[in-house]
Amino acid sequence: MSQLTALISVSDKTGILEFAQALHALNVRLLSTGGTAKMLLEAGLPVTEVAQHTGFPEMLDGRVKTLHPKIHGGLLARRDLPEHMAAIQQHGIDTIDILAVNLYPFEATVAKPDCTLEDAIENIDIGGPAMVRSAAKNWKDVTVLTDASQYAGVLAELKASGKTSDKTRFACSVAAFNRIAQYDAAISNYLSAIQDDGTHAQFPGQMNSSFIKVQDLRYGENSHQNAALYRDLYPAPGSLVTAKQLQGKELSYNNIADADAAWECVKAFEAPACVIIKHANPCGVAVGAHAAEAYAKALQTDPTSAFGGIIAFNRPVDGAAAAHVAKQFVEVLMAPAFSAEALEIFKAKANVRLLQIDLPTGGATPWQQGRNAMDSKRVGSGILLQTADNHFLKAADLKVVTTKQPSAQELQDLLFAWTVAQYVKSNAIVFCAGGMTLGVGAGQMSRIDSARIASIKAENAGLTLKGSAVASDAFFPFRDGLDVVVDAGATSVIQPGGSMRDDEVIAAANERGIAMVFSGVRHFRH
Ligand code: 93A
Repeated sequence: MSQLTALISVSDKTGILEFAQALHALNVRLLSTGGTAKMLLEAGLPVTEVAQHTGFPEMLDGRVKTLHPKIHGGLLARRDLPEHMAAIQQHGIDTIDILAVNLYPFEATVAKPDCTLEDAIENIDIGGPAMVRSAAKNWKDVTVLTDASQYAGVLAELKASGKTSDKTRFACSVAAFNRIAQYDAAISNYLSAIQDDGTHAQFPGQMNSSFIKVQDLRYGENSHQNAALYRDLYPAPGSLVTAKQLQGKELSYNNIADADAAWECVKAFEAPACVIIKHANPCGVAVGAHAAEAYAKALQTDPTSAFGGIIAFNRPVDGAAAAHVAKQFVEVLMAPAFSAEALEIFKAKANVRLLQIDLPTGGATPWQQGRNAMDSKRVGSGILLQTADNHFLKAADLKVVTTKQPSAQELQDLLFAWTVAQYVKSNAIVFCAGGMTLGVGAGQMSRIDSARIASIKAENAGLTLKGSAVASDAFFPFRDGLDVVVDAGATSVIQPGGSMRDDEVIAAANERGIAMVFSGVRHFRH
């Protein structure tokens, strides 16, 4: 078999020396660009510089290195077409069989806070993607490597049979085009966000996203719909897609959507918390001294709806919590960890899907908090994009608007109710007391109906709303909604305020002798 030729041109030099050494040991001829060639030569490898190979020097500060027919002809010539082979022979072009390239670090450059437009432009790789595309197009004859994680597999095949398999070359080609698409999306997003004055718009002029498939799903929201789960290129640590499934049936589309709702909500609490979700809404949320207590409290809110629910904890699930949860029919159980005892208990319930997710490590940005910075929703042939609802209320943000001040206990309950309401579909009304939900009214077209439903649900569960705190995700447009919650037993209310009739609602609260606070923010969730 004739000698193979590899061209190596990498910005990120991780693992490249070992890869080149292994190729050399397999009698592969090495071609390389300036910086890469220097590194390989210094390690004693026989390398031909691309400039020497093409007979044309690198020029324009390296902007033109590999953009030459001797390179692209060698990558693109079809070995099965005699006229291609004759043409390259006529022009003194050698075939290139293996291409290892990673691109100028555009994404890392623009991620730096002090990156200038000039830095960004200089880090747009032209020659690298051109070679990658040539090699990927000609995948039947050329193996293209765009990530260090591919080196070992390709070497193993070369060692075993002197060539790579069709399957590997095609997979490498697909990976190469995916990488180019990501790269171009990053460039387009960055440049189209730059405004006339040089500052960046929050929303780019064009939105290109790259998501990587995690898994195909059996079906979508309904069985006649097809579905798959994709993840961000760089998922936030502590986000749902970083979960490890420890046991249980395959996750369904609805399981994943509900698990996300559960995980986002439970992460919002500092104390040990448990969230039970049904149809994307919390049907029980509580904090307690430990996981088992939080669960016991959360279950009380609506044990009927909790049947077949999705349960999330923000603390490890120990034997006590597991024993309790195992008595219930649960679809998905998620937590940062499960004790050996807990795992043993769920072994007997092989269908239960156990998801282990690390809590976010913490920090100032949404990404560090394991949250998305952006939210999107498909509409018609468009997409609505917004910054995610990452507003978390603190006690100091509250404004008491009634004569009656909330007690310390009421304040605590109000903040708890507010946190839950953020994760309930609008219109949301949430009654709470003692760190647990008592009644949740979700997803109604009128606020007053949500209020009525929440109190009916509390009554059905045998819970009293006397002395409860209630949260409304948006303002009360009239006093009637407030009257419903006070009639039900609430003695303190939290709502955004900001209605035309705030005065009427405040007067009603004073007349009824309850405490009311304004949060100043709204949490619509549709
Ligand atoms: O400036 S370029 O767009 N022009 C080129 O012709 C070219 N050829 C390879 N950048 C080019 N490259 C890139 O250089 C590769 O994609 C790789 O990232 C980098 C390797 O350069 P060096 O070997 O000098 O470190």
